[in-house]
Amino acid sequence: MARLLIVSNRLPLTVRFDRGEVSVVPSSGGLATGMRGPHQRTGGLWIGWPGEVGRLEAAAKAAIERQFTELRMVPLYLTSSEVTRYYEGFSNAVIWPLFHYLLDAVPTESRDWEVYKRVNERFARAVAEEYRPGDRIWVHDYQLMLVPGMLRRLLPDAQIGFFLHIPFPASEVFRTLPWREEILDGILGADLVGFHTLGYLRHFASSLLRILGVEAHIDRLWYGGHAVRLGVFPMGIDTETFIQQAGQEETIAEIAALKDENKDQRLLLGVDRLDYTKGIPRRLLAVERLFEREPQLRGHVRFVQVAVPSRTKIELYAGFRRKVDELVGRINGRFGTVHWMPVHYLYRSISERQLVALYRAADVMLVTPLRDGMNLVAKEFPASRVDGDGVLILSELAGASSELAEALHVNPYDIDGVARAIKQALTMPEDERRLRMTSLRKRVLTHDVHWWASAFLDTLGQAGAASLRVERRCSSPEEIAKLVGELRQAPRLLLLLDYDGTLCPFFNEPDLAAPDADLRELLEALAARPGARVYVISGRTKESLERWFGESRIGLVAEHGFWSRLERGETWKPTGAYPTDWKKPVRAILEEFAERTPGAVVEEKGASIAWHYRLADREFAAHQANELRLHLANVLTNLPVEVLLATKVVEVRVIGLSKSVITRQLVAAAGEGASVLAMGDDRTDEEMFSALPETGYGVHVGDGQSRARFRVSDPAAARRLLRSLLDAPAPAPSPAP
Ligand code: ADQ
Repeated sequence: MARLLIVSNRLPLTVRFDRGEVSVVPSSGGLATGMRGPHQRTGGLWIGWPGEVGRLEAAAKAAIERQFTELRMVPLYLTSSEVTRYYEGFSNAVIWPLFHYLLDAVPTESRDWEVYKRVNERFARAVAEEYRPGDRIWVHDYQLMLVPGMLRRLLPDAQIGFFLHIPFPASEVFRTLPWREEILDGILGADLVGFHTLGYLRHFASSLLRILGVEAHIDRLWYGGHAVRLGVFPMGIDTETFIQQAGQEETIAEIAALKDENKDQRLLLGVDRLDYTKGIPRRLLAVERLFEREPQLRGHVRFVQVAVPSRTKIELYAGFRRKVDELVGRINGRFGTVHWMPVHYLYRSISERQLVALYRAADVMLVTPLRDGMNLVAKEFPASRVDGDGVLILSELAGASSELAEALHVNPYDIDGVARAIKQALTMPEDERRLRMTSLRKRVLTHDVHWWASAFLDTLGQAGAASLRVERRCSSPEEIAKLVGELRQAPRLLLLLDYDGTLCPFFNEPDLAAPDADLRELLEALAARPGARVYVISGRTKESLERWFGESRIGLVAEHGFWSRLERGETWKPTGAYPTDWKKPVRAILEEFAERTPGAVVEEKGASIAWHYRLADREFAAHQANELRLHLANVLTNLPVEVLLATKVVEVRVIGLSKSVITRQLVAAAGEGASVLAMGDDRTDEEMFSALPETGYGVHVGDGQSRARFRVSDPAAARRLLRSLLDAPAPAPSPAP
């Protein structure tokens, strides 16, 4: 079984110092529990920061190192300046608020990016040091977004997964980040990128398209020569622990005590880290509104809010704590009596037993974050309700809301709405409460943290399978050298070359892709090689090709084989007779879509009409292209045409016309024994590859699936390959047949 290397900012443990003795105590958070199985079963390692351990004496250091090794944890010690800048300064003060849409909380300027990058580099190097071929790597969360990309460069063949535990924001928000390209590039080093919800996945895909111009096809994309899968894996909790805890005698006693203290009172509960994303102030205002509106509830309902201290070193959190304290004071001052306090506020962490007892004793659980990646409290509450009662009020802006349909969903910004939901929960009939709770429990219990971890790892296994990656990777320099060596020996050589995206990179303006001097000289030199024939086979019009290469000795094929001019000085000839009566209705449809898509243009050619959208808004145009394709599929059923999707173009062309027809003709004309090399980058070139003889060589240029045997990264690499064919003097030609 492949070893799993887990990489997270923090190791799941605490280093304790007690009267000169140090010990390492494993902690039991959700992630630690979910990872425990795969970590142990696979004999894997967990790599991360062990927390601040201060300066250790040599003996103490040796003692904790021993304990780390026993637990199979690899500590990465951070200096206090790294903690301040990478963790607090960048991860928690910039990424955290921005990804939670709280732009006001992002500092006007941050100087910590370089340190974030450096620490990510340290993590990547630490992983690479531990890595053995065959291991799987799972990187967690927003503190380490650059690690997958750095690892991909260090370990090109590794299987790498990345999971984001917080929301991925809408691209309009994400794009405000000055380092947006580098962050996307970092995440895309992974084979699999996981999110809690489909919404976050969509936001990510839309940022890729808008910022990097990388298009995802539903859940797959190509980047830097490898395939990336996107997936939705809503994280679950360790339900067993909660169920067991709820059934223990001590917990039952604690629940009874709580109920006893609150005999004629209904209990509202909130449990959070004290973080400005969790919506505590507005929740308090909603409770205040409830008592304002429903005076009969005063003295009969109590709100218990437990808040764990969090990120206390960041000034914003200290200010936020004061704000919550003041609000609690104000509400208690306004409605409290000597016998009753409306809000009971605990600013501390509580034990698991106390937590479960509170969950069990509560009538209504309030989970109302302003934004939350998932929110595990929303799942811990139903898991603990072994009695099948209780109402969950859940923010529609928490990831959990897309799974927990039977909760009462609220907009956490709508204070009146939340107050109304609390009233509804307090007056909900028991039957309805139980019905809703049964469904909530079913979902939470069947999709626990173990389900989550194995769903992610199974998908990573498929996405990162070594056999697939080898196929998708660029050919190695040795493979290319072997190919070139064979072709150089060939007495007769036929070169079939696509133009755009193969010999020349794409430009927004098609005319800018005119051949440069270097390319012209290269093609002429190839064509001058004894025994060689060179053809450019393009989707472009004959006019374009004539303008650029009219005087050249290379052969030209335009419009995917509709027109050809095989020798210099010849006139252009159609390669067959094709019907044209389909053009009028098709042109009308394409023009209508172009009208509705600013930047899109229609180009009519001999046997096809193309709808180009390279200049249009990327996201909208991709959507329109898809609509157009579906629409055409419906209306073209009786016409002798087919729809072709190439790079940023939807083309309708007559059936029977394809690069394969002309490829076969040229191969036949070259005669037996000629070596054939075809190069292309898009789907139309796959037709060319499919028509090659068995001994022919196909070279795919760039990303994307291909049947070609070889792959190079881009047009520059394609030109280098062609130029190397000229390096050695070619052998004497044998007579053409
Ligand atoms: P967090 O923002 O930390 O996690 P959450 O998912 O709610 O948020 O987890 C908090 C955990 O702390 C829960 O297990 C809860 O029981 C515990 N807790 C809260 N208050 C406590 C208290 N007073 N005493 C003891 N324990 C307390 C991030 C993302 C979330 C995402 C998780 C997991 O922000 O959106 O759900 O990661 O991916």
